[in-house]
Amino acid sequence: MVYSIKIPKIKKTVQERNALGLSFDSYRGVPSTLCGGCGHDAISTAIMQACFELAIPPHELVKLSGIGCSSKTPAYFVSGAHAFNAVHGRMPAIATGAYAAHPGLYYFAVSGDGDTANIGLGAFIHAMKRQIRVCYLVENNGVFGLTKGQFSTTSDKGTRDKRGRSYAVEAMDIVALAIQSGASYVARGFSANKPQLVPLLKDGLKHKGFAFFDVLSPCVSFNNHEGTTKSYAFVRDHEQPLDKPFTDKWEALQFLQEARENGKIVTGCIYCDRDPTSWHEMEHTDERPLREIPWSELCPGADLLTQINQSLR
Ligand SMILES: Cc1ncc(C[n+]2csc(CCOP(=O)(O)OP(=O)(O)O)c2C)c(N)n1
Ligand code: SF4
Ligand SMILES: [Mg+2]
Repeated sequence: MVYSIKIPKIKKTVQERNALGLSFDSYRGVPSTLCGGCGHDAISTAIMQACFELAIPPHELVKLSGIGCSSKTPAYFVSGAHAFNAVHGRMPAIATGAYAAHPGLYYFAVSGDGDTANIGLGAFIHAMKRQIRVCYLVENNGVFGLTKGQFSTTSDKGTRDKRGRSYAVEAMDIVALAIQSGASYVARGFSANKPQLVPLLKDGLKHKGFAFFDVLSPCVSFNNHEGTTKSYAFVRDHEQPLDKPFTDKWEALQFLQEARENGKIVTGCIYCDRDPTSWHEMEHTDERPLREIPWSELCPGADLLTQINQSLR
């Protein structure tokens, strides 16, 4: 008896290519080890999409992060990029140093609400104040996810943890803080709203100064229950999208305050100054990458050093 086996047809899908001829796969990282459904994974996908659509050469991208579930995520996008995983809360200092040494690259920093607004608050504010050119994204879930769900400073007063305990302190609004501290592009997003998030990230990646993103990113293991203001359901029910950013800081802050009083969470680009003065302009520093400045220019030589030292005596 002769059996005939029907060979299934293999459908070849042609992958879309960007202006560099790269497919989306070129912007992937290693597989995620986060909990299934964690908001952070959706943000990684949005970052890959934004980099793919902008045709950013992977080797011109620098990924930076601190410590936390959120700070693990740079491993999950654009494997071909440079990366630095700093100690808890100190990533803004590393970002500042990297930008000072090479202003011509794309810098994408990912942090958590704990990493940025608890332990790293001081370093974060100074990086904004200096107007370094970086896309700085906080994956905001209102808890320390990695250490099993303690409240962070972005948790709202009265919000409840899984055991029903209430947070007694007023929340820190990191969007208002960023506007006050000098960030020139300030946006809030929601991990479950990719159609809004991808264009915002593309805009931020093209921005010439500090672009800050507060992205609400529910922690399904420790902060997605009834009674918390950082769950998928709560954010979905209270989101108020804004279609045009403010160009006046104080109007933006007033709008945020009013929205907060009305129980609304404003998303979209909230404040934007399209022409900020970068740190290199402020300090009149050499914009050439440090590695391209010849030694003869970097070292003034023994005679000039002696003269300088004598002038200081
Ligand atoms: C100096 C120091 N203090 C405390 C810790 C413990 N720790 C690790 S991650 C973390 C908080 C992370 O929270 P967040 O930045 O919000 O990230 P998430 O895990 O929620 O994404 C803490 C307190 C640490 N690693 N180092
Ligand atoms: S513990 Fe929370 S923040 Fe961490 S991976 Fe799981 S869901 Fe995400
Ligand atoms: Mg967190």
